[in-house]
Amino acid sequence: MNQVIRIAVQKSGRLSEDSLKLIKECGIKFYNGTGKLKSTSTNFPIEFLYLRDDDIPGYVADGVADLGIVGQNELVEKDKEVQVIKPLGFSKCRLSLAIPKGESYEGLSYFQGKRIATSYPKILGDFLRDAGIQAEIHEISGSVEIAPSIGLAAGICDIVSSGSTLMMNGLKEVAEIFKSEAVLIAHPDLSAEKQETVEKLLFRMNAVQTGKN
Ligand code: PRT
Ligand code: ZN
Repeated sequence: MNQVIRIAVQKSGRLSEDSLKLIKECGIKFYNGTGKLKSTSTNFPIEFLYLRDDDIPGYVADGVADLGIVGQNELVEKDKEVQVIKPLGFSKCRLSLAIPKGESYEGLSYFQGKRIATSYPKILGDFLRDAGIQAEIHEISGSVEIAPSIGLAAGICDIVSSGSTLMMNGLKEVAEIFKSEAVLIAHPDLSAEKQETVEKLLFRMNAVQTGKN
């Protein structure tokens, strides 16, 4: 009998459905009742923890979960010590700078001395430092896109997928600063027994991915 591993997946949101779909495609059966925070597979040595995506890197770094599925944006922002095992090819998006669409833009110097609203202060801070731009980062946790229209910031840095949210809020994308997709992460120091179970899971995941290409 293999050692049981624990995987942290997003409870509900843009990562949840594809994360659970991938696990099901691996032939792993489990009951995922609404409101449940934990469940166990009936045919594979794995337990599921259903969490907010923000908490997944920390739980995996602390070893509360052995594996996790999270967006690279969240992973890099949280800056926790985990091992990235593989990109999963879903929940693709980008983190971009955007400004009111009527403003003229000639380059990153637009942001010099200005205030930028974001939920990603670390990724944005690193980017601005590398680009040599001094700007004030104003951290907000949601509805970042309304910040310019209420006078809170000159621009924003937020996740973009289709671009329609920016458009609806009268903003235009001016620079992409980070590309993201969902990744499988692991605690950096798994026991040999758990590592064996992880290998079995990876074998199945790779077979699923190969079958799709
Ligand atoms: O509740 P919890 O904390 O778990 O979830 P959450 O609300 O923080 O995250 P969620 O479920 O919205 O997103 C989870 C992950 O999906 C993100 O961390 C990204 O890695 C990825 N992802 C992919 C996205 C998007 N696409 C996306 N479009 N995350 C957010 N958005 C939002 C974005 O913030 C913006 O408001 O969608 C809007 C833009 O979309 P477009 O299509 O209008 O450009
Ligand atoms: Zn979140």
